[in-house]
Amino acid sequence: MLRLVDANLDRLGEGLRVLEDVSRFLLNDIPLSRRLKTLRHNVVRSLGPLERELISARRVAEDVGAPLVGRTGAPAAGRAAAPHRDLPALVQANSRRAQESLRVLEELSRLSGGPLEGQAGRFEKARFEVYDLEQHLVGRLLRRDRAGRLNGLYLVLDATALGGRDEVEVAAAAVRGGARTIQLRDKHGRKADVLAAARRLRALCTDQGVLFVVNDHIDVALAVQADGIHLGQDDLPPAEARRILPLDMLIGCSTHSAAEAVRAQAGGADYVALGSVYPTTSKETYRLVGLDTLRRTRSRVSVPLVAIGGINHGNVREVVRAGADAAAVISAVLGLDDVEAAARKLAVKMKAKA
Ligand code: 3NM
Repeated sequence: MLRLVDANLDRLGEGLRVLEDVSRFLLNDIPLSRRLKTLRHNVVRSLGPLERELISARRVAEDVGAPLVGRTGAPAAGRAAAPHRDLPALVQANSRRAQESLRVLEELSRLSGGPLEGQAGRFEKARFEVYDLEQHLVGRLLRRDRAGRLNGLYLVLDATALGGRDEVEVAAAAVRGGARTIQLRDKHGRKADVLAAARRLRALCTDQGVLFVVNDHIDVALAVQADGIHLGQDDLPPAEARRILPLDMLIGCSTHSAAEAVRAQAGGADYVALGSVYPTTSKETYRLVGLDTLRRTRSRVSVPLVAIGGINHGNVREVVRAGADAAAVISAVLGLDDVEAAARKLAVKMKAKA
């Protein structure tokens, strides 16, 4: 019995340790790795005198179920653990190990007179926490790959700035010029029209391998399976939006100070937009933040940082130098007849070295 408890505690500790290290070293997510560490300490390292007994009961060489490790400790010939397809699969496999071990420990705790008697509730609670942590971690990893594509020119396809031009033609021209992300921003249109435009833009962006983001309309973003939703300070907070969105959909947040950006990141934003970096004519009321705030924000958030507001080919270099991963623009592209040339001019400047 003690060997069974010991083996499951080991498996549990190892599984949780993998999740903790992925959170800490690959995602730099301190709150998540702390949660995992606390869980590991609470369930694996809090057995008091039982820990000594468990170690004494350990008989690795006699374990009939340890085919991978020979007596020398080397992997047995011809048998190798299946490779993980990717990091989310690795997280899922290790979450499963932890969940299964917790289930076994929970069952053993229900045996009267057993070494864990009376502790079933504790293991059950931990198992549910691992389900939740797994969902968080897998979601973070899936979105990290997408968010990593957020760089370069980010075109905000503002319905009023389109001036009657066809949104897909304009977006296609911008993509030819080098735009890497297209955001549909329509604050006044009828929902059916916004949805129709979003569907066509979704198809274009999928085809061209660029990201497609919808501003404000969570329902539209869901309906067309956008890559991301962009939310303002007065919209649903990111943590609430996260609850209703698919695990792999990005959440971007408009912010107007370093503190707001830090808060957005802590609330689960996958990228933050900071503005307005320069005076803009595209928004009636805006807060001018400047390059210093952009630099300060860069030093305080680790998610991709999108600069917005008054950016044009004359100032986009200093925005990049201040640490922005992407520059979001409306008028510097949509304000010109030749959208492709305008986009190219900006995209080339953003890519240039120094
Ligand atoms: N948001 P242009 S500034 C949509 O500060 C938007 O959050 C801003 O347009 C913010 O590139 C802005 O023409 C307008 O200045 C950006």
